[in-house]
Amino acid sequence: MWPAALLAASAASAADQHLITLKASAMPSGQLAYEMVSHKVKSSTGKESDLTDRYASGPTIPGPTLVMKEGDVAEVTLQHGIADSALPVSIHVHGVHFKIDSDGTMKVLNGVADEAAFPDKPYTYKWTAAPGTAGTWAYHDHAFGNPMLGAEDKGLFGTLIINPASGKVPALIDGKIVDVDLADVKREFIIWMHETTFWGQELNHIIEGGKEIPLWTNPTVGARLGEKVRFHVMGIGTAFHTFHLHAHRWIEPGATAGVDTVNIGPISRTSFIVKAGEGVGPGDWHYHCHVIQHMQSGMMGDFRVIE
Ligand SMILES: [Cu+2]
Repeated sequence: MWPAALLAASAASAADQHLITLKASAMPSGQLAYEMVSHKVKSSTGKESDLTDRYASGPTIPGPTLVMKEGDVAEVTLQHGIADSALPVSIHVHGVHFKIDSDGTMKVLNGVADEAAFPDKPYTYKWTAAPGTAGTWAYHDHAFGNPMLGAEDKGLFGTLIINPASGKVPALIDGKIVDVDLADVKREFIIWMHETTFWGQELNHIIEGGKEIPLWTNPTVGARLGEKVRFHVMGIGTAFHTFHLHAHRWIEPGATAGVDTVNIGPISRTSFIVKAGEGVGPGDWHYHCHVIQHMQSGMMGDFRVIE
């Protein structure tokens, strides 16, 4: 169950080993999406835990949000679950380290192998969240229906969060840039900007054991006044966006001043922590793309802050 290479890879770094199985499926809408089959973790102390119940059941857009920390390693196996299709489907990941046989592309691109799942023939990728890879990253298909490009645009994309080994992230809180302990962040909102639609997901750390909650399109996300919440905003598709959240400010990674709007292009992203309602109080604080054409197409939602 625990491959020897995986065990050896992480033994020296005293980090977690993740054994993850995902499936690419078709939804009734005709869109494609990844779903979680199984996620098990073995810690440096040898403790094994099964995180599978944390995830939503069935395929979701975006796909399952995978969370690791710097130093962790993962084996990610993809199953082909797209009925009525024998076309290969894959996972290409951003941000972490991997060998060429875990690139998630087809031989026509990588010159090595067709690194994709076929019906009844899963494919396994190996990722290393090496030091320096902390951040919020995309994973997406790079094969289905087009051996050069894949079908990320049909819904085959998801999020990989690599938390820093320190467990702390700088944030603008009460007017000062401070290091926030991620253990104090109770909710994380994953918001993808695809053409003129937001696709959302919440990681809720308040529910015992943690829970991933699909929020689907243009969602209302919510928090209690004063809670520290973390947003991960990502782009996919062809459009360029400007993500804006009313009445809140945050810092971009490495920045020393607050912003309230960030440019988001395909597969670019921002990740930030805010204190809900800081200085402004409760309310339905709007968030939206600030490209007028996208706003006019309904690309908006609310950040509901309650007492
Ligand atoms: Cu936009």
